[in-house]
Amino acid sequence: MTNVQTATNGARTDVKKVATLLRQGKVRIAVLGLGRIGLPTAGVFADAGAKVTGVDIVEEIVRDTNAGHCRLTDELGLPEIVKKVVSEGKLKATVEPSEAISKADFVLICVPTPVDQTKTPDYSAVLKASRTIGKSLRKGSIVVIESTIGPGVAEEIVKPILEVESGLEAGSGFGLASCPERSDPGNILVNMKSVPRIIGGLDEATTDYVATLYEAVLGVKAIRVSNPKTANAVKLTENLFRDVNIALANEFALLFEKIGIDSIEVINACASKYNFMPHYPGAGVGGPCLPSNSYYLISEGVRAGNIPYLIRMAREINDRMPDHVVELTSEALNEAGKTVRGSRIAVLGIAYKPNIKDVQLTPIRRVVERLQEMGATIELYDPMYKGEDILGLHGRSSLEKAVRKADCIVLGTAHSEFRNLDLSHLSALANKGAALVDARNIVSPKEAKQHGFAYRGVGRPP
Ligand code: SAJ
Repeated sequence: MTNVQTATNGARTDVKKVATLLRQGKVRIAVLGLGRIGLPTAGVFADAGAKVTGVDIVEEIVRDTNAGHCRLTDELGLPEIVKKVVSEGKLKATVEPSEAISKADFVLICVPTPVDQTKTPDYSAVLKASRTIGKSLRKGSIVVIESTIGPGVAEEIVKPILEVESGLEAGSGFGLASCPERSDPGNILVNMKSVPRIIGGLDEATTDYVATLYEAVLGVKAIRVSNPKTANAVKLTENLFRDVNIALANEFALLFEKIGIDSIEVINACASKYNFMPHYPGAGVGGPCLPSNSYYLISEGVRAGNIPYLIRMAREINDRMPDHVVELTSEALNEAGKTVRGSRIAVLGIAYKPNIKDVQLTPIRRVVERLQEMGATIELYDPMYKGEDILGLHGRSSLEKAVRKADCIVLGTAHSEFRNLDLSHLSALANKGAALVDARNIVSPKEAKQHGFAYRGVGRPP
């Protein structure tokens, strides 16, 4: 039995008692995976007083962490927390997991869950982590899955592996719960301390211990749900809700472009209604989450004989948007009396969303590749990749270097730096009568035309 399990107040675990145990350094946590979710999680738990060991298969990440160094410089406040808790000896990192797991009260799984080329969920990292944990799991410990997984994966895949590897039984020998991460990459620490967490354990006691621990560490409400698969369904539902609504916004955009209506004007006006949640059209949906998460539910649906058509269609619509940006680029260049072939195109922003140094499944990659196939020369400027090579391109060190003598400018990511673009400066740098394609609703169409650009925008009438 762990300290947390003794910190009760009648039937429920007592947050205050757990917080005291944390401050006394009497709670041991092992975090598997020190990526964009695992490292902040390890840092915040350590900062709350827990004795945390982070485990990662990448030696460099382990070395960096033990040196108090954090590469996720686009996560506000994270480098400072990592430096602090490492210097205080509250966070250590290792590539060798067994000792950390055998001593841990709670083992958190924060490994990636992408989909493969066939859009099949790839849970290999979760399975590997489960085997590793099972081999060293101590009786009474609790395993918490933060990685985003399909509903049922915890119960039907992770639980049996833990039981076989550990020789213990779930419930009596160890606890298992899902507490899916809900952090917005780029704002992870703020989110961790403000967004309630969803916890579903295999049994009520486990749900209670985990919920109380997260409440004590993060100071947010923990919403307790029936079981792990319900918790995982909550996470997928909120992400697919977003993906489907973005697809709807993209569908409106494609239609309104054709009938001369500004879809951004429409969405902003709709947003004045209490129950309208605005989502915006653009170059498509990128990142490690939304483009993949749908397939966890689609594959469960196929298995259960119920195909989620809307979710699947939404993926298709969002995945077609990069090609639409290419069409708009070709149109705008034609209006400027040029063709894609032989044109010099400045792409501003390649990250999958604003103010983040991450190109995972970025829709701009396909835009760039298609334009290159069509014979264009691409000049890239992304403030997150100044002077760095990324996706086969060399990020220019300044916007000016990328835009100078360009035939066309494509706005790919709405980084803050592009929010107040000086269009007269851009038009002076670019070739006369250059095209400008706004794939992220960054500039005013009217202003772009006033500065002589052949303008196209996603969801904007030409
Ligand atoms: N996007 C649009 N239109 C919009 C909003 C976003 O085209 O109106 C695009 C973005 O440009 C980006 C993609 O969608 O390419 C994803 O953007 P995002 O803001 O959803 O960012 P993620 O994927 O980094 O984070 C999402 C968040 N999920 C929800 O808001 C429901 C975050 O809270 C999750 O924790 C994260 O997925 C995750 O880890 O699952």
